[in-house]
Amino acid sequence: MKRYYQKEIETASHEQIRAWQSERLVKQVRHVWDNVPYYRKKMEEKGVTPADIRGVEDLHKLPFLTKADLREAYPYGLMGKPLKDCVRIQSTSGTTGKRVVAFYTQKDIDLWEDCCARAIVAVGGTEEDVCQVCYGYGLFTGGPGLNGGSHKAGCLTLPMSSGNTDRQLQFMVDLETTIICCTPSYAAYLAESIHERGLRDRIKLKAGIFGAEAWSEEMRRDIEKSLGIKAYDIYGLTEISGPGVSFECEEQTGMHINEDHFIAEIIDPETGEVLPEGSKGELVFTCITKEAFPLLRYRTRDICVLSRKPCSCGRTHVKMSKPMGRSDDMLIIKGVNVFPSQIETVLIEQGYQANYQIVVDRVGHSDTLEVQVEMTADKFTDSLSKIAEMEKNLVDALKAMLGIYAKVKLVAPKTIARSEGKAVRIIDKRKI
Ligand code: DLL
Repeated sequence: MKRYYQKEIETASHEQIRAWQSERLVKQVRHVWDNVPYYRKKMEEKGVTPADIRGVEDLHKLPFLTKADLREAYPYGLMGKPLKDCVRIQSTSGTTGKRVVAFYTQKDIDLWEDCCARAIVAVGGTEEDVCQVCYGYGLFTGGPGLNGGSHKAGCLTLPMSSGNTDRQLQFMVDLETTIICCTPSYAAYLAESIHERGLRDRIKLKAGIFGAEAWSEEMRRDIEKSLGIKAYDIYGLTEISGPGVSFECEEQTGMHINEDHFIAEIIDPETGEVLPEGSKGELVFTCITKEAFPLLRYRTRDICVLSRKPCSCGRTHVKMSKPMGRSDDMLIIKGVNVFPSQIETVLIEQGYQANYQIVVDRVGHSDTLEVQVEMTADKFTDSLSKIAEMEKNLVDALKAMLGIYAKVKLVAPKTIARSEGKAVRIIDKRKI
C-alpha cells in the first residue's frame, strides 16, 4: 500500500522541516510587508520590520491577526496578490461582518489540494479507490478541497456535494465507493440510512475522512462499527485554506499539521503568550507558502494541544489533538459555523427584542438547534395559528441567514430568565 503522497516532505527530519519553515517565513514576511499594507501597519505599530524576522525563533515578534481584522479588512484588505493573479474565492456562511472570504492563486489551490491528497493517501487512498465527496461544494471549502485532493491521489472522484441521501447511497452501492468524505454527523446519518435500507452488505466502504466539526471518540467507534470502516479526522479552516491543514494517519491519535505550509503555535488565549509544547491553548497558524491570502499568526480560536511524540506511521510533522473547544462564542452546528450574533440580527430585523436562548443538542449523532424567542408585548397573541405563522417566518429568516434549519419556539413576554451578569444565551447540551 502506498503510504504517503509526498514521502520526502511528510517524513522529513525535524531539522529539515524547521529549515524549510525558517526560509519560507523570512520570504513570506517580506512578501506581506511589501504587498499587504494592512499587516505592514500592524508590524509598524509593534515596531517590527522584516529584518527582525530571521527564522522561526523570531515568529513570536509578529503581531496576531484575528477574525476582527478579517472583518475590518473585508473584502480585499489582506490580499497579497492583485485580483488578476487570483483564480478562486472560498467563503464561510454568515453576515458580511462575519463572513470570511479567502482568495487563492492557482499555486495556492495546487498546494491546498496537495495537503488534501496527503490526507486521502494517509487513509489508504490510491488509483484503485472510489472516493465519494459529500461535503458541500461551492463557497464551502470542504467539497472543492477534497475533490482536488482526491484527483491528485488518483482516486475515481464522485463529486456528490451534501444532501440527497437516496442518491448518495445509490452511487455508493453502484460505483462501489471505498472512501467517503463528509461531516461526522452526516456519516452517522448515512450509516443509519444504510442499515434501515438493508444495504450494509452491498457497500464496499473501507475508510471515511470526517471533519469540519467536533466529534468524539465514541462517535468514531460507532461509525466504524456500524459501517465496518476506519474513520479518520481531518481539520482545517477557510482562512488558512480549508480542509487538510492537518489530517489523521493510521495511528488515529491526532492530526499531523502540514508544517511545510503552516507553522503552528499554541498561545494563552488571555495573554497571547506562546506556551510550551504539550500545553493546552489556542492554536495559531502562520501560512508560509500561500500567495493570495497570506495570513501570519492567525488566531483560530480553536483550543488544542500539540505533540511531537514520534508517530508509528513514519510522518514527522507535529500532531494536534482534536479541538477541545473554542475561545470565542462560535458554534458549529451540523458542520455550519454559527455565531449567536447572527441569530440576534435576524430576531431584531424581524421586530423582536434580544431576549432569546439558543439550545443546541444532539439526537443520535445529529445536531439540533432550537431558538426560544420572547414575543414582544405588541406581538403577543394567544391565537395558535398566529403563533405558528410567526414561528414559520422566523424559521425562514434564520434559514436564510444561517443556511440550516432552526426550530423556533415563541414564548410569552418576560419568561426567559434575565441574568444579572452576562446573559446566558447558549445552552449547548452536546457532550463532545
Ligand atoms: O470546516 C474546513 C473543513 C472542511 C475542515 C472539511 C474539515 C473538513 P470552516 O467552515 O472555515 O472550515 O470552519 C473552520 O471548523 O476553526 C474548527 O473550529 C472547526 N473544525 C474544522 N475541522 C474540525 C475538526 C472548515 N476535525 C472551523 N474537529 C475550525 C473539530 C473542526 N472542529
